[in-house]
Amino acid sequence: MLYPVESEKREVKSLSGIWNFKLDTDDTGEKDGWFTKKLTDTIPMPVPASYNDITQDASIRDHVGEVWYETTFFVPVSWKEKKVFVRFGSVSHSAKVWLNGAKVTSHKGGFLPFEADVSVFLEYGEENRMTVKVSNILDWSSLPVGEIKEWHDDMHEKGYRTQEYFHDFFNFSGIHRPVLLSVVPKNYIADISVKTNVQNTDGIVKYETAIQGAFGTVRAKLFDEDRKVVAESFGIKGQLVVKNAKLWQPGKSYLYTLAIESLDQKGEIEDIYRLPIGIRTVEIKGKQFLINGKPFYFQGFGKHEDMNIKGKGYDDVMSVKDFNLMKWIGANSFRTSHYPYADEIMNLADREGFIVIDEVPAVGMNKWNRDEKIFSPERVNEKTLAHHLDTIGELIDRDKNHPCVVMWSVANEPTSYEEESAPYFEAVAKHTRELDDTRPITLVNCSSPDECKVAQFFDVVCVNRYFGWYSDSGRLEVIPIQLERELSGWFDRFGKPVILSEYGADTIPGFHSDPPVMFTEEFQCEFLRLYHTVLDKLDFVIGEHVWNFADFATKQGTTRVGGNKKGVFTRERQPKMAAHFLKERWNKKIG
Ligand code: BDP
Repeated sequence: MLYPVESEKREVKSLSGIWNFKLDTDDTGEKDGWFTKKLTDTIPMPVPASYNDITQDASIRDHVGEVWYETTFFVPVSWKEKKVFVRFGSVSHSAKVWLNGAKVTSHKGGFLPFEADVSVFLEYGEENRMTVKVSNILDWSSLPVGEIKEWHDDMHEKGYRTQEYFHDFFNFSGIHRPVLLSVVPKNYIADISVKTNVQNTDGIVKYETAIQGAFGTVRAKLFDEDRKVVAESFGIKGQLVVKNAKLWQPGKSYLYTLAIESLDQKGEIEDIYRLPIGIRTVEIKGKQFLINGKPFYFQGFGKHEDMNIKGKGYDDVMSVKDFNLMKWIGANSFRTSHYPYADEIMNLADREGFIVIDEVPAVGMNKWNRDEKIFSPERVNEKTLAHHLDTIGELIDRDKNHPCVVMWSVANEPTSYEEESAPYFEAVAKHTRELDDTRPITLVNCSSPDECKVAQFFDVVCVNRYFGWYSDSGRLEVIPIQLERELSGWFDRFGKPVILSEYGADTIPGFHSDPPVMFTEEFQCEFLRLYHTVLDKLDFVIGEHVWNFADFATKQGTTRVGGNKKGVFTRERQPKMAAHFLKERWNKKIG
């Protein structure tokens, strides 16, 4: 799927702004035909943003079920000669869209884009009304998984229901990413796929395009950053060779521009799309993760899309700030825990030379103190698997051309010690490899090396560990012995490189204690330091991702005081003591 960009043949119109919004308290709006006319009794709601923290109304913040959004816009008559798509960056977690009362599309999955050709539904030269029904329900067939609990007891009002979920971030909901109208020629470039390689000093760029409608031929031109053409080819697929290619490298991005032109029978340009690409290779050799043939050590974070008021709404300001903080601290990479991030963030990672482990929203497939089986017909089952495979397909379709993405992560902390998880993840791994044979794959584990049934299907072992926090709480002295045993256990059994993909301690800024106690800034620093003593000894460890980049919102609960406080930065993006500690370590390591 191509990100909508402008060119001399294409236009993009943003529908961001203040939309009309309304709760659907009993989910009857569709039956009652709310999409057929202008919504009544609405309140203003910004798009993109989560709706939860915008108003002063807890029933909106905690709403379970459907809500409605509506906006109006004009399109010029000249667009009649074109094709017009509407593209939602993401809507959490499912959406149905109507234009002028006609259904145009629906989508399930809250963290990936979807688009629809709306050309035939538009009123050209007139006002158009778009209505969107959004549901934030999570169940065992969605990702993340969740469960609706109906309370049938005399302690709760009749009909009381809650959304139960088993992951540790707030179920922010709404239209989270930009809504764009993308206007393209009638015959247009529908997709481009690029795979790069390096031979001696030459960069090899294999491209493949998909054109909708009639066309004569396709021309591919590759420009360097000085806008000089460095290679050219004809055909819907082909190969470009760049002499003395400048490689896209961690911390040192170099982006070529691949301009794909579709030409009509007379040789006139009908459509043109410019795709930034990076030439680089990724490979695993023994204990090492090689980028452009050089061993790469992941240092950085598991992050979240999360901020005050906007929730998970995409924000350019926050996005650039986060990259600046990551550069300041000496991070070179991050994982899109626990769902794909906005296209705009991936574009920035390409531009800034950040390395990304790209994760699907398969999170919550765990027990959280329940003793039922998770991989079973009642919970994670064939339906979940089908949606999981679709989601991986959508992710790869969206992100396949990003040089920043070096590995796909197919899940976070499932109960991978259950026998039934093995065929499930074998299918997931196989599907992922079929869709992309250029990147390694991983699953983020929290099972033990002895019990895990799935790590053999993946290329890298990612493991999350909280010794001294959730177990032996406050006992820092256990960290070295337990961590070394654990990590060595993974390597000894599976023989694959290991990334410590989460480790961290909740920390309240301004809390101090010496000797350190839990929740203080001293504790967070000492905790990280002790983990590092082990990581630095083990040559099969290829990375450390601290949990978390910044404090973030979670659902309310007795173990969360105003959210998860394991951030190295506060939710407002100010450094805790540990940020200075990591800055010192990581800037040395990178240099
Ligand atoms: C890990 C989860 C992460 C949580 C973290 C924590 O992967 O989502 O936020 O624990 O408890 O198990 O802080």
